[in-house]
Amino acid sequence: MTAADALRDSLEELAGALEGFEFRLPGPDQGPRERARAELVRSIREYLLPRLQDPEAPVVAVVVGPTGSGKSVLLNSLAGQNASEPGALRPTTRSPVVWAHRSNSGRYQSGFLAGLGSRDVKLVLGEDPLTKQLTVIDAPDFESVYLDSREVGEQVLAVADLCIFIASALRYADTAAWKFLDQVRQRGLPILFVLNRLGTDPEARKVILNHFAAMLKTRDLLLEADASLIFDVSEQVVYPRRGGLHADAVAGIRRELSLISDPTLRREVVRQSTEGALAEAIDKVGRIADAVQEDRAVVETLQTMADQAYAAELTECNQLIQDGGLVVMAGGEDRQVVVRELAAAFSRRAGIASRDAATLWDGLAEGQALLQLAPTLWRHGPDTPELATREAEAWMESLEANLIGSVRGGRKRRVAAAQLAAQVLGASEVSSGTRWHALLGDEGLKSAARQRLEGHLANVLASDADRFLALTSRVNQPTGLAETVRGLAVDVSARAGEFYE
Ligand SMILES: Nc1nc2c(ncn2[C@@H]2O[C@H](COP(=O)(O)OP(=O)(O)O)[C@@H](O)[C@H]2O)c(=O)[nH]1
Ligand SMILES: [Mg+2]
Repeated sequence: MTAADALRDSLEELAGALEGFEFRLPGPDQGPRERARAELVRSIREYLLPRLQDPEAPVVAVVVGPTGSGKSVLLNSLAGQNASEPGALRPTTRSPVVWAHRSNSGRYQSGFLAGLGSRDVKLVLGEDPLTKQLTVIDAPDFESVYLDSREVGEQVLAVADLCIFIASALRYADTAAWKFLDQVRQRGLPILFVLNRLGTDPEARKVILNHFAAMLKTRDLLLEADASLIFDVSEQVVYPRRGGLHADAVAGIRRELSLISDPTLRREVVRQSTEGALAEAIDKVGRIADAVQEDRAVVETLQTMADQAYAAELTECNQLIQDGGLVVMAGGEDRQVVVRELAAAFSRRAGIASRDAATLWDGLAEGQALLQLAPTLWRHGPDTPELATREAEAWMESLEANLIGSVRGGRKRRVAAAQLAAQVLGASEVSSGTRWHALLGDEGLKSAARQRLEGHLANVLASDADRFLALTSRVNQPTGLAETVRGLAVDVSARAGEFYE
């Protein structure tokens, strides 16, 4: 297996792992995290893998810059035809325009740049020798008010090997442009800088070019604040038919770009851009793994909150059971009434616990978001009353079973058990004079009954609490996921090291 194959295999595995999960915990971070994951997958699947698979494919240069800086005019000037409609209305370019050599068209009709294929990409084919080894894309405006265009701009950037940044001398200090350049730098792309629409006064030109170069240097985008590293284009007439400038205006840029036909330089550009993309990908995996761990920590907190609310309620109820305050009983109630009252108390207590748990959740953004998805968590569960009745009945049955040796006859035993139940629950009046009066004074029997009662109540509360735990489990990340993706990134990093030696 070659180093290239090993690198691709490790990337394949990493992409697979990243596709194998989602950020499901709702909250303010969910959207950005999901987008970061999707972007990373896209960069691996739509740039790194195809690029490593086919290193001889034309270099993809993407023209970026603020709206109205002259991106479309630049592309048209290079192409000598109206490939991308320029315009005074902004944003003018909503979908990417791909200028490619006819012989390369197959690449852009399937697979390569596939992520852009779902959008309408305008493919402009020609015979220009420059495009044999170079494909130029006019990207949609990244500072566009249309989020969609901005996303497409970022997607185009993700598949690029080279970036041509063009700014207008009239408006180059634009903050959006610099933010975007930061992204380009993070991506590690080689950048070619163009300053457009410069005036004719040589002194003024020099001042502006020097200032622009200094800004680039300050932001680590140029090694030296050297104006000669910037391609300057003068303000001049835009030929309406081809929507571009005279060919001379972009001759220097064309000459620079045509250097790409040198295989050594092309390999160097592809190397720099793939290495940059790999480094960025590895970096992003780290952040995604951190986010996975954060989600797990938040879920654990939410689970602890629910556990605590239900445990506190159980403790309180146990005290009430000991004190005879869980249900108010007069004494002498029949079985049906005891079961009904007890079940109602169980449900009520589950309701208190659920409200307490929900209140705790409400204090966390993620908890709040979960409660919006499942507002019934503010109350006891829909099945809780039914379970409460079953548990209350089971407790009565256990009391009846306890009396088998002492009270003969099922009906009598049921009456005796109901009396005992009322006693255990703290009935204020002791019904005296019954035949089983002595039994009702049996403290051992009553204390065992109380203990079983606690058990039945605990069952009800546990089942009610399960709703909280089931919901958090559904949105939680699998155990070990963060470690797995980190490990895969380490593999990719090692394979990349071998590949680039
Ligand atoms: N006169 C003149 N107009 C220009 C020049 N460069 C760009 N423009 C105009 O500026 C506007 C925006 O240019 P365009 O290429 O569409 O900018 P984009 O948004 O970056 O693609 C258009 O109306 C162009 O005709 C130039 O050098 N001279
Ligand atoms: Mg445009």
